[in-house]
Amino acid sequence: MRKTIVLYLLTILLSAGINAQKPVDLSPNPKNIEWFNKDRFGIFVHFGLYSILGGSYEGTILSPDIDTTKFPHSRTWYAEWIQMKLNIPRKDYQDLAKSFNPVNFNADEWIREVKNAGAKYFIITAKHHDGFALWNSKVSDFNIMHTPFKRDILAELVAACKKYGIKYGFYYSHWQDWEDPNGAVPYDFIEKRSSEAFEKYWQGKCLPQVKELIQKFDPDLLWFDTWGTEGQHITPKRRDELIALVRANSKKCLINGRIAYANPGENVDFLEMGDNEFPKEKIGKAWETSGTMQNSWGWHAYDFNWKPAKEFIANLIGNASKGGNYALNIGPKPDGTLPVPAIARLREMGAWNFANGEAVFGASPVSLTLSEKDVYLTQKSIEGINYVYINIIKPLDKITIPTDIATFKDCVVLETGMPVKLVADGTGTLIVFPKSLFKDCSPVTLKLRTTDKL
Ligand code: FHN
Repeated sequence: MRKTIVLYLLTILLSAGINAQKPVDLSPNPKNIEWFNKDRFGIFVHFGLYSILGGSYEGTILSPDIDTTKFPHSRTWYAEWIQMKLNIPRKDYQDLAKSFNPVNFNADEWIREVKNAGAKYFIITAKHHDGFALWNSKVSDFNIMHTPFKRDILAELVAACKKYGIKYGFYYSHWQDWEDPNGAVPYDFIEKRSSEAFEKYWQGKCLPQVKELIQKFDPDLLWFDTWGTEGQHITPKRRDELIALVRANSKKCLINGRIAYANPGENVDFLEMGDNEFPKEKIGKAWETSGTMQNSWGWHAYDFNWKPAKEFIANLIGNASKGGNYALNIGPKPDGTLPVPAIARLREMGAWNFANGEAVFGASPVSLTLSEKDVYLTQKSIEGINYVYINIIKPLDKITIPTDIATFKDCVVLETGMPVKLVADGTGTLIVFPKSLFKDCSPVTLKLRTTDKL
């Protein structure tokens, strides 16, 4: 009788939530975002089974010029979408795991290039929409250990990032999963998922894998991915459940806004722009643009549109001038090497950052606006002295800063330390550039010592 009463009381206490776990605080810790706001530049990598196909399948090349009578939703370069876009049967696509063997993959070489480019953080697709995991996942067998390669790529990369002092994070496709029979697929007409079905994937694969990634690798950030209105599946409840899982398992891990693109709420650490989207204005929260080197994210052997490094440098400075970051993507080749044009561009960025990175890393926006296009301002204080940096992307004859000349103590070309003359011009300050300054046509940065923060 006494035992029954004790059990009864215990049941009441439990149902009243007295023994329940303390609710997790979803809000971001402002200290955690500090490195991100200083570090500005990351390298993103899209690598997976799709890399084997390199943007073509059975003679059809994925591109905006595709025959839409055959492939109605396929006007894209995105090679990592090839399974959906070229209607590759699920089994055939998944069989690619049997030939995934990037024998020339070398984590040390990859991260050395990242470091030399001047990037401070690294993000890789731990799992993209195809559902394939690049680590030794105990949650799903659709992973790298079930390929001829049998090496945990993430573990090797994490070790290299630690060696080179690079922060690291993982892209995880939490909404789309084309392997799990209940994960979301892009086109409802292919396979409609009920909320109950999606919940099975959510509880059975998504949440356990995210937890596994955190517990195994202790990432600095998680990069979730949704777009548009993300359908009915990523509800505010599921978004918050995922945020709670991350917060409960990591004290440091940042969460990006694409966890729910249309409705990220207050609890993400930073906002994510659209692909290759560079905002014109400052944004009142930490943010990032992820962008491609070609059109595609994953390796695409027929996407010849390699953008010049100069464009990436401009993107980096432009974002920094508005308080934002830039994650520049590479799609490694199926043998595990970084494409040569990608390395060449990384090295060009590295050269620019070596000479001018002072104007980007740890720098913040300036409240002044200039009338010239393609000129970006940043500022920082070094040992108590304020500096403003004028980053000029395209050659100019002169520039007028709408600020009294008394604000500026001196001006030099950042790269060389060579002096540049400032001239009073009404209420502003005029700089006339020596013609040869823009000779090599890369962005030029001027460093002005100022009396105050601008
Ligand atoms: O569908 C993905 C795409 O493949 C790629 O991963 C990009 C990266 O920002 N995100 C999605 C599209 O916005």
